[in-house]
Amino acid sequence: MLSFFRRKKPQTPTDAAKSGSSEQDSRIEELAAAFPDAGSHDLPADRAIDGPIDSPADRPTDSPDLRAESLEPVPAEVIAAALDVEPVQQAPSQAPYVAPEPAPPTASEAPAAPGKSGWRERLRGSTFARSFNGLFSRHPRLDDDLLDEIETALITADVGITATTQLIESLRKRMKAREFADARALLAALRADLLAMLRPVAQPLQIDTEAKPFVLLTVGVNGVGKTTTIGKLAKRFKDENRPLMLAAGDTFRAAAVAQLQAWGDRNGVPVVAQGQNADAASVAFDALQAARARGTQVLIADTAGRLHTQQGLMAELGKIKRVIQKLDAGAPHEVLMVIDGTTGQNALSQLRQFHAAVGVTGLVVTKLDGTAKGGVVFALAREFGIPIRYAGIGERPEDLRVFDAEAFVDALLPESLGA
Ligand SMILES: Nc1nc2c(ncn2[C@@H]2O[C@H](COP(=O)(O)OP(=O)(O)OP(=O)(O)O)[C@@H](O)[C@H]2O)c(=O)[nH]1
Ligand SMILES: [Mg+2]
Repeated sequence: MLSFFRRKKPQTPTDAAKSGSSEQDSRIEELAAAFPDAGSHDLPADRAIDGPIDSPADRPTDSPDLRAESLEPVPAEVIAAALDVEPVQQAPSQAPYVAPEPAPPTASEAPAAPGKSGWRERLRGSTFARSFNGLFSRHPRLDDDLLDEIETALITADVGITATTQLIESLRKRMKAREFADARALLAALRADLLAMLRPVAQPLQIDTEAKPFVLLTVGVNGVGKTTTIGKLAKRFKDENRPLMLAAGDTFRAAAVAQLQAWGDRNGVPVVAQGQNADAASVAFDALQAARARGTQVLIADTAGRLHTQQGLMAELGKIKRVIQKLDAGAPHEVLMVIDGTTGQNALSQLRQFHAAVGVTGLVVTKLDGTAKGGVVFALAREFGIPIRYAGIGERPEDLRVFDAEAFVDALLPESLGA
């Protein structure tokens, strides 16, 4: 019974050729008999094709699309990587190579403003976006039930009890004062309130070119995306033609040094490393000396992930800072704490401890794509007011976005009340 479906295996290439052609011939005959009209499919008049399809000779060589594609400049890094040579620095007067944005979203997910592509698409899976999705079509009436639903959605998305209560009570007061004509007006007010929470912290990182070099120390608990963020930043700074160096300050694991070195190689950026178990402060010190000697503009130091509750390891961060300050009292010019967006309210105690140990000056919230709740960004902004520099919305280098409060809020809220 089973053997009926089993194809006979050819023994030799000649057999294979023979059996292949005879099997094929008989199958074609059977098919021709079963479908006598199969050869006479008529295309509608407007879709009829004259002559052979896709013959290279018939392809229009002067098509504007093809011309544009073939003349697209190839980035210097790509050529350099292919030739295995150092990439040629672009002249400062030339526009820096800008990594292409991911494919634009479809009309139904079009972003609120230009330049915001990808945010809605990436944040769609967040608890925040999912909770609000359809909320207004389930509760189209402007009443307490609608407010209760919004309150639950905000708490579920990790906005935090205090911030949520504050937002809801303000909306309730305004609703009772008949300020909103309908649910759409209430949604607009909620959007404005959420934006007001984030706008003050949406402060992009400014590289002070007077600092020689500008030292950026990355910190955070294990696995939050520190090294990946450094790799993405390396690509960004390299594209901006900034002379750059990386310091492999995560000396806990040999793989961590290799991981940073791989990012360095990929972007043509030198990496200072001393290997596993070296003193992280000494790596940072060496790297700063090397960066100074080379006239590097930005030095990014990686550190090992550590739990905010581990006193000894937290103290080590203070030591790294003190040691590099022996060379430059103003360094590190940015202590960038990386926070995993899926962490939830625990992110608040992480930031509290890291801030106490090393003085955090900027945040990167990663992994906002996927299953992140999204709301913790509001809680962090409200509680600490520390600038949020970047958001990680994916694993590709171009997925590290300068934090944009408007793009973020609009990606979380429904585009229309029926959405
Ligand atoms: N989806 C997604 N994944 C990310 C993002 N940022 C980092 N990751 C992933 O998170 C994982 C951990 O990243 P690492 O950069 O190794 O994290 P780390 O903080 O350096 O880890 P330790 O050095 O072990 O403390 C990797 O698989 C990254 O690809 C992001 O924005 N989105
Ligand atoms: Mg790491």
